[in-house]
Amino acid sequence: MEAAEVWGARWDTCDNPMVRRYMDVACRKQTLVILAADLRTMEGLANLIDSVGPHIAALKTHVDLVDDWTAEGWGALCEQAESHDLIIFEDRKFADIGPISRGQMAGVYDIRSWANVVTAHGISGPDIVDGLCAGWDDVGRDGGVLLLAQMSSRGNLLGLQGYTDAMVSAGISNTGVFGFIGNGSRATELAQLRALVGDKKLIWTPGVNLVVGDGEMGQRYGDPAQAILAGSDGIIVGSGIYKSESPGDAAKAYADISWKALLERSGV
Ligand code: S5P
Repeated sequence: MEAAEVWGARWDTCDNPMVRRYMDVACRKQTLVILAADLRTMEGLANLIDSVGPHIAALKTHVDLVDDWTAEGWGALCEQAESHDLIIFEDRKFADIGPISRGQMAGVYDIRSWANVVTAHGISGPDIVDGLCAGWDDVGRDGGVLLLAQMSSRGNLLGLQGYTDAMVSAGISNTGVFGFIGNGSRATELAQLRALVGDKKLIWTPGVNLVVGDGEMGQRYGDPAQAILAGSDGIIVGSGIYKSESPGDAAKAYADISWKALLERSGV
């Protein structure tokens, strides 16, 4: 299947360099699943990547969640992810001013050297995107920023009137922006976000699970196929996969659902 065909207008219109790479990987592997690998040991992560690698398009990490982290071990884990043809996505949710965000791309974790995509809140203003891109530039690499335009957790303040619109206006023309995080747990909210964003940026959505409803500590879940039909380009799934008895089978099930929904949306 040609990527241009399944992704429609977004294939030509999206302007961040990392987007086509994601779209290609998703087509090659027939999956729109981004694994939220929220495990706390390096060994657990390595085993999980090997069991789900063929069924996911991107690996989302929280590098500061890992108890036994070492730079060397992390380098090996990233190589393992790359051998599975995965986009590496550090969900750091940066939020500071531009120059500090640039510095935070370095530091102990040196995120700029291994992540292809990172998340950021735009609460401090639009220059955070330039700060993060300068971080990649410092090591001669390219990347993309996902701005949080909505969140899946109940009571989050991004739902206050005007926030989502302001976030989209601030990020839509910046080529450093890979896309926006939308709320996968509410398809109607997501459809509104897609209407604001148009075809210039991707939308990735957490808060999706085959079991819909309220999750732990304020997390909320919606249906993965509904999210894609409402305009999501990637479903972020964590516990739905890694807590399952067979993470490989669960990842494959989410992959099949996501791919089928994309084909339905594109009318291919
Ligand atoms: O609004 C959000 C944004 C993000 S990036 N809600 C979220 O849950 N996330 C992330 O998605 C969160 O940090 C976690 O890694 C993942 C959801 O995991 P799950 O186990 O609930 O599927």
